[in-house]
Amino acid sequence: MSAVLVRVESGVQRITLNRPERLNAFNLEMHAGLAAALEEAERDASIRALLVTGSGRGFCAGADLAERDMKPGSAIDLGESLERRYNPLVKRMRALPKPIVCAVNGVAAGAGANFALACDLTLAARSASFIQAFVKIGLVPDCGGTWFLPRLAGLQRAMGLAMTGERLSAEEAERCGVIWKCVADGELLPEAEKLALALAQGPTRTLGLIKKAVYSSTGNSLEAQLDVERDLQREVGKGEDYREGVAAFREKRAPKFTGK
Ligand code: T3D
Repeated sequence: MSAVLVRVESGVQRITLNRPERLNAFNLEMHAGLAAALEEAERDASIRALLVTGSGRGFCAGADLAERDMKPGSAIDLGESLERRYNPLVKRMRALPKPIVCAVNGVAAGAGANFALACDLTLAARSASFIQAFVKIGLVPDCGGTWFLPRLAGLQRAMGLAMTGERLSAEEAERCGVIWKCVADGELLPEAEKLALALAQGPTRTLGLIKKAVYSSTGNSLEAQLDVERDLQREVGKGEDYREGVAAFREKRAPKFTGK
């Protein structure tokens, strides 16, 4: 079985992390599968939203520790591992001009937790949890964790989660703004699929620019961000989806967006 399962249906590319016996921990094959899926999503205009989830009882337990050779005297360049695999993954997800929904079906630990936060809208099952497990094995958070957490949850909570490796429940993650929604276990996939499908039928170009605007705000002054909004609005204001949206409103019907 492949480490990553990919299926495209109704404009949604569904990506399932598929190493359930290791709680979907990242190995080279999984990285290759994710890179290939993202490449397809970048290239294929019929894909208008992505949905990421995990198979089995976990979402993703971070880097596969069983594949690490920790004999005395052995040394590994983890910086290279980040540079070659994790960092490009997060950068591509953020740069992709299409929404990525994440359905966290179980525990998300280490890079698995931060991979979930790198998605644009993260839902989690009530029984799921997030663990910045890095400190427990002597590492600093990676995969964007030291960037996402302070922005989503505030400095104090980010520091606490990173320094203690304490488990954050899905309910608490929703309460403190780390994720979009916590839902009943049985509702997770139906809810996430409904959301991804609705996004895939939305004004795709606009959704991509919303993503760009919201993420660029983190490094901008209000003045600079107002300029960003002006430029993006100028662009979408000339698009077919804006024309269709206004026409549908005036004709009291649902819009049929093409994503152009
Ligand atoms: O390239 C690089 O390495 C750099 C990047 C680093 C990024 C990182 O992600 S570092 C952090 C790595 N992840 C962890 O430290 C988490 C390790 N896992 C755990 O702490 C626990 O497994 C969990 C809290 C996630 C879940 O606990 P629990 O009790 O629900 O499950 P379990 O029994 O511990 O795990 C179930 C199986 O999955 C078990 O296998 P077994 O004994 O049944 O054959 C366990 O060994 C395996 N597993 C869980 N996590 C990993 C793993 N196997 C390999 N790698 C893992 N990360």
